[in-house]
Amino acid sequence: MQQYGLENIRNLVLLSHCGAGKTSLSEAILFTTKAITRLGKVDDGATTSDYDPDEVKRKISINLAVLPWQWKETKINLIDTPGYSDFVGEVKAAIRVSEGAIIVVCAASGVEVGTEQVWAYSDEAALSRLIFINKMDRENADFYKTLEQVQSKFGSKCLPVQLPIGAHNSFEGIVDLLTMKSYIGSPAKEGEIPESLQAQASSFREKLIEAAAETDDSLIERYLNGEELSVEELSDGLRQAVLNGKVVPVLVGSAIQNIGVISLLDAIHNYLPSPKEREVTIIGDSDKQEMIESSQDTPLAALVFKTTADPYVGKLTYFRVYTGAIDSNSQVWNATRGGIERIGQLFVLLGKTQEPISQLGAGDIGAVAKLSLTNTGDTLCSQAQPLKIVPILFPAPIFNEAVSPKTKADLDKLGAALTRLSEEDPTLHVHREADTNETILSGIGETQLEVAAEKMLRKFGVGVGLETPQVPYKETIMTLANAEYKHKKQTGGHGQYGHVLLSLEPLPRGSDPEFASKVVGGTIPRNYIPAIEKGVNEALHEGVLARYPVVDIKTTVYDGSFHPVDSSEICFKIAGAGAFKKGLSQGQPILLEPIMNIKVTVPNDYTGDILGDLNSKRARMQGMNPEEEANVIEAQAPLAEILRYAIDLKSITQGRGSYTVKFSHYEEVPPHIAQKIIAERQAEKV
Ligand SMILES: Nc1nc2c(ncn2[C@@H]2O[C@H](COP(=O)(O)OP(=O)(O)OP(=O)(O)O)[C@@H](O)[C@H]2O)c(=O)[nH]1
Ligand SMILES: [Mg+2]
Repeated sequence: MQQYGLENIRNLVLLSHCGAGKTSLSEAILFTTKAITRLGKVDDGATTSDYDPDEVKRKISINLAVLPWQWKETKINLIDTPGYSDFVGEVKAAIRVSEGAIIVVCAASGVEVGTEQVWAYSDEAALSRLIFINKMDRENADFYKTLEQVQSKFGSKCLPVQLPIGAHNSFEGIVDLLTMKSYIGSPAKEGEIPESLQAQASSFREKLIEAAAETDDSLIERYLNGEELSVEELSDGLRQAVLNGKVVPVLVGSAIQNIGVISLLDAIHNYLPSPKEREVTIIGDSDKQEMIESSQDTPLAALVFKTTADPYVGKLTYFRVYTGAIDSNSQVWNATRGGIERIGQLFVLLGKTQEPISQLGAGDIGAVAKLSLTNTGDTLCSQAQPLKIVPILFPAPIFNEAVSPKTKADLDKLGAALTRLSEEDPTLHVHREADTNETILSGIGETQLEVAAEKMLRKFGVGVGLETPQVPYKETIMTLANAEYKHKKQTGGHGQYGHVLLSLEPLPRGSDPEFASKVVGGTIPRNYIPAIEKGVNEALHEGVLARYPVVDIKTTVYDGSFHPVDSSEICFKIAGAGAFKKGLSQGQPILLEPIMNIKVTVPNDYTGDILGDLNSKRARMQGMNPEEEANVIEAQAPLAEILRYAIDLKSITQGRGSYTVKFSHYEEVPPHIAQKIIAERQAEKV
């Protein structure tokens, strides 16, 4: 494969609500540009992009896929992304290494939740974009209604550069408003605009010319003087308007019927920015962010945006080069980790196909296998002139499941498999919950974690089950209690003797356990005090109500007695633990539960439903801040009630809500609920 100049590269991300047809469109593009010779279908599990067995099985995209092709003299790295919101991490990574976006909208469903979400992400990343209204062949497809929705949500800057000819099963092709020609069928045949569409085409063209001319004073003057502008002039003007974010061209077609695709390719080529037109943000001196230009003549800087475990080559690292070039069989500096990384054979990818390449230059995207210290988000550069590109910001996990290995062999391999999983998907986090002794896998949603569990079995041979995690309840006492315990055994010969009086005093929530001795006059010899403390500390592991750890108590040993021969450390340890347990029972023991700070962002329409639901979840409102069209609700809720909140929120808001959650403090469980928990724990024991 040849090397490309910066201006002859486009890095583009395909974005949409799930199922709008991104993968089908990418397949049609690859077929049209002859990158592939067979046009595969998502429904047959035969596309270049969705090759992963999880994707084939579910008929949805799960991983981003880099799909390079060439159009005219330009190389285009198209990145297909999943639309399902659980896989937002892939979307964020793909957006980060792209200069432009194609937002696909289904002509029958119109603007959906996911469309608005990816639009917001594109705004955040300031991506230049095109809109492709897809599925014109479908029943209920309505171009003009969809266009209206697009313009009302995203602004009148979304201007059609094409109009559809026909709809549903009589959808035939498109009218190009620049050339004022029609393109019918697949492969497209150029012709005149049908009579019936001429007036409409002229009126839409007017708006387009105005917007294109406005980017250039001389153009606008000529336009106002009634001069005819050439197609090239219009196209150049439009390009400027797209780069400035003043116009978002709207295209139309059918991915399945491969209609409108050639015009889309021209639009990508003509209007979307090259790497030359976008700067990259680096972390400069004293951690200040700075912008640098993409350039081929400066030393290497490349950003790693994805890591996968490939069944054939092992760990595969995807990167985007911003400056300089990277060579096969070389050494680079990983500025993020501060170490040398050996680069083996470089590849360019086309779905699962890997084509070896000797060098990749600035602006381009490629992959390399078996890197040892590099992770997603790292910068690879030259050791002589190191720099760090700002890493990709992934959303924090909000949904947890406890992972339980199916067999002993699975247990042994679990840790390594989980580490590799979270390497592959930076929105997956793993931690051990000491209180409940569970391994917790956290992510964005239920489907993502199910896919992760399947992947563990398929890729790493580890069978696991997923369950809702246990709540780490704790126990404490409400009142001061004194307790006495005598451990005494006289079974002939050497006996056992330890005798302890303790006072247990409740401490404020979140205190560290305290232990003190007020023994005077040697009623217990000093060397036995640490043994008593040990006994108390062990007894702290299991409370008397439901065997949960005990917290927020100060224990003071104030009296006792000993036997000169029979007493030993172990006897005092047993006596300490015994007295502590008795003290717990006498101090009005209660159950404590974790209370979380939860911050829910929902569109105004859903505020009432969300408040009602939170109320039923024993939440306490802390505040509500209206943002543009949304409300940010802050509340405190017991963890036990919001373990599956990601699922509830999705169903209440049809996916329009988002939330963050953070531990706040422990609080007493209301008595009627505590009774149930205690009864369940007791039943568990038998
Ligand atoms: N009628 C019709 N169906 C289409 C068209 N494009 C895609 N589809 C169908 O829509 C469904 C979803 O298509 P995909 O290409 O997987 O959509 P996607 O946007 O990649 O979906 P995710 O990656 O899961 O978000 C499949 O059943 C496709 O066959 C189209 O132009 N016309
Ligand atoms: Mg897809």
